[in-house]
This record gives sequence, structure tokens and C-alpha cells, in this order.
Amino acid sequence: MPATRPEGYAGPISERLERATVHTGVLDARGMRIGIVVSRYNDAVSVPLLEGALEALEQLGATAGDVQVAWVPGAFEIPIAARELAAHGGVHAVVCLGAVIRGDTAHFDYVAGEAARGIASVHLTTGVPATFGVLTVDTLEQAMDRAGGKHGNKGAEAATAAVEMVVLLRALRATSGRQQRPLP
Ligand code: INI
Repeated sequence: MPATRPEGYAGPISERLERATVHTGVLDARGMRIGIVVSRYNDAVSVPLLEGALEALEQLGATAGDVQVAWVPGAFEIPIAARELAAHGGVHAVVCLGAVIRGDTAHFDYVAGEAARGIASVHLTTGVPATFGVLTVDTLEQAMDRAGGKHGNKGAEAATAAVEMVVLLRALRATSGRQQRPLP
């Protein structure tokens, strides 16, 4: 049965919402094939993001052998590898990981902006969820805080979001009769 209230929400909900047909993506990655695209640039950050993503996938039931990891030079190159995996790699979702750290020039804006735009276009054009675990921060310290430090691990969050979206899209497609890559 789909849950009526968003996970973690403890506040009141209306009868109206109780009566709605609600779809949620439960966090069950068993049988899922996941692609991870990770940027080598700022690898002191991207390796812990990758480790966080792999740990989260394992905790959710994915098998290491069902995970493909593709390294790219920088965040700017993430979208084309993500698109390849999504369109032709036989995966259910792609998790995109990297770190863009602001410097003194406008380079940051172009790299971060194109990474975000490109990753969004991957899932909108292929229908395969592509999640955004690319940090866009001012300092290396802010990045480390989000790569297993005091603000958690955004790689793990992106992996978890990917699993949720695969399950949600499967439910939505079941209601519309559309096909998704089969899960065992
Ligand atoms: N790539 C990153 O992933 N993070 C950065 O912080 C970064 N900076 O600052 O330049 C970066 N640049 C490289 C870029 O992604 C491309 O690899 C490069 O421009 C070649 O296309």
C-alpha cells in the first residue's frame, strides 16, 4: 500500500490527502542496476562521495556487481557519460557525483551550470533517473563537510534518491501501462 504521508513527516494531513491516490518510491534497491558517473577533478572529495554512494546502495539491497562506475575528467564531462549509461548501459538509474569549487573566475558558473543542466536533460530525455550528487561550493572545507563530514554525504543522498525514483517511476508507469526495464 502506498504511504499517504511523506516519509519522515509527522505533522497533520487532511482527509482530502488521505483519499488521494499517492505514489511513493520505497527504498528497495534489490535487483537494480545502477550506473555511477564520477568526476576525477577534486578527487579528495569525489572519492568519499563515491564511497558514500556505494555504501548507501549496498544498505538498500543493491549488489556490487550490479553497479557500474565511470570516471570522467571533470564535472563538465558528467552529462555525456551519464547519457551513454542511461540510454545504452542497461541501468535503472544513474548517480552523478563530483565537486565544483568556486575559484576567482567565472569558470565555476559554466562548469556547475552545464553539469546541472546536462544531468537534468539526461533524465528528461531518456526517462532514466539521473540524480545530482555534484557539490557546488565556495571552499574545499564546505565540500568535505558534505562528503562524509558534518553535513552528511551527498553521494549517499544522490544514490538514495536514485533508488527512490526508480521505484516511484515503476509505480507511475504501472498506472499508465508504460514499460520500464524489468526488475527481477
Ligand atoms: N571540474 C570539476 O569537476 N570541478 C571543478 O571545480 C572544476 N574547476 O574548478 O575548474 C572543474 N573543471 C574542469 C571541467 O569540469 C572540465 O573537465 C574541463 O573544462 C575540460 O572540459
